Order: sequence, then C-alpha cells, then structure tokens
Amino acid sequence: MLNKDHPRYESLLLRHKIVEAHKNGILADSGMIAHGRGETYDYLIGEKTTDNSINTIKVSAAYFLNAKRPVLSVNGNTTALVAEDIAKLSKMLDIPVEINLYYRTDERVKRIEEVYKKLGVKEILGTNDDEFIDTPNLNGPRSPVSIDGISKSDLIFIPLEDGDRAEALYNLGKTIISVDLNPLSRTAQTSTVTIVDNIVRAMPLLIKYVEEFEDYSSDELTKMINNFDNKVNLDNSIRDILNRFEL
Ligand code: PTJ
Repeated sequence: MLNKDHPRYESLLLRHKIVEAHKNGILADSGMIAHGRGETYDYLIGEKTTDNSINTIKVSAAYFLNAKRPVLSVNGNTTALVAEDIAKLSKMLDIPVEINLYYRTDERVKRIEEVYKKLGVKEILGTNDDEFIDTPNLNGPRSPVSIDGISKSDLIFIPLEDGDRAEALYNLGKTIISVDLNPLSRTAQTSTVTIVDNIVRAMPLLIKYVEEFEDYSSDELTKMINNFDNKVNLDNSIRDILNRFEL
C-alpha cells in the first residue's frame, strides 16, 4: 500500500506501475533496469521539466501538427507509464499507435495491444497479424515495422529506448522525436528532436501544446521548427545537469 505522505510518493507510484506492468506481461524484464536508469537521470535534472525542455516540447507539438503521417511507436515501458496519454494523442491527431518491441514475444504484443484497444485507439499497428517490412540498415528485433505505419510515416515518436533505430530511421529522411532522460544516449543524440524529460511529465505538456497550436498556420509552425537546433537543446540539457552540481 502506497502512502501519499511519503516524500517520494510520485516516484514510488511510477515504480508500482512498472511492477504491475511486469506482472501483467507488458513490461520486459529489462524494462525495470531501463526505468532505474531513467530515475537516475531524472534525479540529476531535478525531477522537473526544465525551461529548455518546455521549449523542446513546444517544437515537438509544431512538428506533429506539420507532419503528414505521424506514428506513435510504443514499447513496454511507455505503455506501463503513459498508455492513456498515448491513446489521447492518437485520438486527437487521428494517428496510429505502432507496437515495436526490443524483447518481442507474441504474448507481450497481445497484452500491449489489449491495453490500447481498451483505451479506444482506432489504428493499432505492429500487432501479430500485421504485415512487416525490415527497416533498411537496421538489424535486430526493432527492424521489422508495419508496412502501413512506420514504413510510410514521415514522423515517428519513439519514447524510452536506446539503440540504433533512431539513426536508421533518421537516415531514411524521417523526423524522429524521442523522449529520453539521458541526453547522452544514442537515441537522444541521433533524433531530430530529443525531449529530455520524464515521459510522465512530457506527455501531458505535449498534448497541451498540440491543442494550443492546433489553429496555427503552417508558416507559424515551420518558423518554430526552423528556430530549433537539437544540438543546442542537448547541450542545454547537459548544462542543466552540470548546473545542479555547482556548490
Ligand atoms: O518493451 P521493449 O521490449 O521494447 O524493451 C524496452 C526497453 C526500455 C527495455 C529497451 O528499449 C531498453 O533496454 O532500453 P534502454 O536501452 O534501457 O533505454 C531506455 C532509455 O529510456 C534510457 O536512456 C533511459 O534513461 C530512458 N528512460 C527510462 N525511463 C524513462 C526514460 N526516459 C524518459 N522517461 C522515463 N520515464
């Protein structure tokens, strides 16, 4: 039983979600380790969304609204923590959710599919009955993607993963928006836009800014996008961590 007065209640609540998702066959065993890594970086950034990340989330909203075929790629950790927000964004923008797992088993795919079905997501791709195609220049379990989803998309949202997928998709000319508390990860370093924040804080803000910018013209959105530089964003994120060590 979680005590709401506990000074680290929020953090314990997230751990509880992670443990429950593991028991329910949604989270990979390694998902627990990945969560712990995320917690460490969250501690270093002060467990709050920085001003720099608010700007990055605004730019991400502009990218989503300007894209033709965005896809929300989900794994076990994302589903454990923010399935409701993913479903909300999918419905708001009328875009698919695609299941793409590193530790892929038919059983886990089925469990994750059930979560999004229950939340009313219309188009769930990457399921066991989908048609797949390999991502060029990418080996491993994340390479096969849905022919109707990631393969044809122009923007892919890839939260909470590290590896070579972001780079392989970026090299195909796609816009990659990642969420990763570790600004030094390969995914963070090779994305078009990297939101260095906890996904549980970033998702509600992303939804808020998508709603807020819905009536912006394409020119206004493009201006926001053109003023953004991910290298500067990542440098700022690292500086935010370093500043916390100044005595
Ligand atoms: O569900 P599967 O089979 O696809 O497996 C998913 C995991 C997460 C196990 C797999 O992709 C993996 O091993 O990922 P990594 O290499 O541990 O990378 C996960 C990244 O997400 C790390 O850089 C963490 O810092 C980051 N991260 C973890 N939790 C959060 C986070 N970033 C933002 N918010 C979080 N809550």
